[in-house]
Amino acid sequence: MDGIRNIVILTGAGISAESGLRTFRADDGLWEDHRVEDVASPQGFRRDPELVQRFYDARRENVIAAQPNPAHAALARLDEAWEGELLIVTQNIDDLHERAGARRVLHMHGEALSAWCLACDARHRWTGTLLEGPPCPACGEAALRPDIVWFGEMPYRMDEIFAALARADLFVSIGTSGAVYPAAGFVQQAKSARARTLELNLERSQGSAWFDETRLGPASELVPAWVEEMLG
Ligand code: BV8
Repeated sequence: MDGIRNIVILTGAGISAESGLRTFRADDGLWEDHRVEDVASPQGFRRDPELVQRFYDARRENVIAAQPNPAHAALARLDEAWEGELLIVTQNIDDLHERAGARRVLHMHGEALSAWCLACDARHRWTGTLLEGPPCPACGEAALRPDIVWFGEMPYRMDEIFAALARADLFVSIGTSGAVYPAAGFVQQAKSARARTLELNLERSQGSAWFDETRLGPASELVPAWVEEMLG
C-alpha cells in the first residue's frame, strides 16, 4: 500500500476472542448474562456496587489467564517495524496488545488491570479483586472502582485519537461490531481526512458500508496476512 505513512488501527473484542476472552454481542457474549446498564454504567455501580465489582473481578482474572494470539503478535511486529506514525486505539480492557509487545497502544475504554480511587483520583495497577473494598494505596480510602469507561462516560484521550485520525492515511478496524460510539464513528472521521479504510472482521459490522474494503475471517489469519502486505 504505497503512499501510506500514518496508520490508525481500531480494535474491539473480536481480536481477543481467539485468546478465550468473550465478546459482547455474540450468542455467548457478555451482554447475554448481564444487563449493560447494571454492570457497565455509573448508575448501575451506585445501585449495586457488589454486582459490578464481582463482574470486573471475574473479567480481570480472565484477562490475567489469557494469552495474546497471532493477531496481537502481528500488530506488535508492525508497531516495531513501522517508521511512520501508528496508533493502536483499542476498545478492549485487556492488556494482550502490550503483552504481545505493542507499544503505541491507547485504551479508550480503560483497563481491567487498573483501579481508580474516587477519593483521591489516583490510579493503581491492580491484579487482585475490588469486591472486598480494599484501601487505596495512596489515600487509604476504600473508594476504588474499576478504571473502566462505562456507558454515559467520556472515553479516554479522545483529543489524541481525533488528532491521529485527522493525520491518518490508512484506518484499519479489527474485530469490532461498530455498535458503540464514539468508536463506531471513527471510520467516518478517517474518511473525511481522505484516509483509505479497511475492515478485518469475522462478519460484516454495522459500519461495513463506510469501508473501502472489508475482509471477512478470523483475526488470527487476516491480521498476520495484512501485516505481511504492509511490511512487504
Ligand atoms: C459517551 C468498557 C458521552 C466496559 C465499553 C451516538 C449514537 C447512539 C448512542 C450513542 C451515541 N453517542 C453515545 C452514545 C451512547 C453510547 C453508545 O454508543 N451506545 C450504543 C449501545 C448505541 N456510548 C457511550 O455511552 C460512550 N460514552 O458517549 O459519552 C459523553 C459526552 C460528553 C461528556 C460525557 C459523556 C461510552 C461507551 C463506552 C462503554 N464501555 N467498554 C467493558 O468492557 O465492560 S463499550 C464495549 O462495548 C467495548 O469496549 C466496545 O466498545 C463495545 C463492544 O463492541 P465490540 O468490541 O465491537 O464487541 P462486539 O461483541 O460488539 O463485536 C465483536 C465483533 O468481533 C463482531 O463484529 C464479531 O463479528 C467480531 N469477531 C468475533 N470473533 C472474531 C471477530 N472478528 C475477527 N476474528 C474473530 N475471531
